[in-house]
Formats: sequence, structure tokens, C-alpha cells
Amino acid sequence: MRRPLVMGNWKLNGSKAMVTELLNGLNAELKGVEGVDVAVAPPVMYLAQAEQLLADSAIKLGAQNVDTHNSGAFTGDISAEMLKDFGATHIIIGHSERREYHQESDEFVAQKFAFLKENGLTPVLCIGESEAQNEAGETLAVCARQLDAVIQSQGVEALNGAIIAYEPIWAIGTGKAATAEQAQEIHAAIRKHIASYSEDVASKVVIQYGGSVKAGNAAELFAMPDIDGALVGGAALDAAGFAAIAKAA
Ligand code: G2H
Repeated sequence: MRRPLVMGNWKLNGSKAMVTELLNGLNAELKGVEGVDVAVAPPVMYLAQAEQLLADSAIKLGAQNVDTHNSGAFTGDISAEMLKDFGATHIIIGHSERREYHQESDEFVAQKFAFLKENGLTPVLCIGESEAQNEAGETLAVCARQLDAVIQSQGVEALNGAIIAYEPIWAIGTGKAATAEQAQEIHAAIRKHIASYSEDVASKVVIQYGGSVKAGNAAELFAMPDIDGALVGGAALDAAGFAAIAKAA
């Protein structure tokens, strides 16, 4: 049985006051909630503050990116060891916003995946197609290519313990979420693709849905057999709304 993960990707949002208010709110709202893992990924500036606020909480701490070296002359970079030093465990990589605005290739994202695994951190690997690719019927081919960059360089077992987040780019921040049926169809196809390498790995790997998830559509998405929680952006910035999504999982 797979345990769902509901993770908040705060993106470029936050202030010291907001971090305190949101995490205190989540700690209160989610106390005693069982059967789901919950994580938050604030901007790295706020990891120290978040680590303190989550010290007695079941909510896990994450980050939105990592670089591929642990130290050295790499101006502006943040290493896996640094993230670990602040208690972060779940690290988002390959988000479409990084692939697009920072030209991150499948191969570079795969390097980050390997680097996180080497450092004992959990990669949350985002995959997903653009609207044009969706309309051209290329959804599965795009997802398979993004996954294969990891599988073919590191072996399918590298997915053990990792998280996959399927995020159709046309649904991100647009309010236009995939329907539960649309998402289920792609999640099942992604799992089938992984099963072509290993049925065991495919049956165990958590595949989250991401893209305009909110309290109002979470339950129907989570009712689908291959949807194991969600990566939540905009709706993760409100404690009550995010807690409602986690409770629906
Ligand atoms: C997709 C998602 C979180 P939103 O990027 O990763 O954002 O829920 O705002 O569409």
C-alpha cells in the first residue's frame, strides 16, 4: 500500500511573518492527522525558521531545488548537505518552472536526482508535458523521456523511495486542473512505463498529481487508484486550504 504525500511548493513566496503564521496554522490544523505524509518546501531563506517551527511536528521539511556539488567555487549554489543541515528531506527537482526559466535539461535533472540519493535525501521528481505537447498527443512520450533520463542512467531501482510528481504544465497555476479521470489515465500510463522496467518498483513508487490542486478538487483526484497525493502550489499558501487537501488524501 502506497502512502500518499501532500507537499506544499511555496515557490517564490514568503516572509518571516508569513512563515510563522502559515506553519503555526498547519501545525494546529494537521495535529493527529494520519494516513498521509505532509511536507512543505519554503524558499531556502526560511529553512532555519521552518526547521524550528516544525521541531515537534510530523510535517516534513523540503526545498524547491538543489545543485550538483557539495562544496566549492559554485557561486549562488545550495548543496544537498546544506539542505540536510537544516532538516530538509524532500527536495523538488525538475519543476517545469526550472526546466523553462533556467534551461534545466533532463540530464541535469537526472544528475540532481543521483546527487540527492547519494546524500540520503528524497527526490521529488517533477515531470509533465506542455499544452502544445498535450494537444499533439505527446504526453506519455514526454513523461517517459523525462523519467528515462533517470532510469537509464541510474537503474529503475533508483526510483525506490523517490517521489514522482506528474504536473501537466497547462494546469500549473492556471486554475485549470486536469480532471481526475484525465490525471488517472496519465498516472496509470506512467506507472505502466515504469513497470516495463520493474513491476515491483512501479507498484511501490508514489506518483503525486500537481497543477491547480485545491480543497475543492483534491478528494476526487485522490480517489483515483494511481494518484498518491499532490504537489500543491498556490493553495499551499493558506493553512486551512492546504490542511483540507492533506486531510482529503
Ligand atoms: C504546480 C503546482 C505546485 P499550482 O507547479 O508545484 O502549482 O498548484 O499553483 O498549480
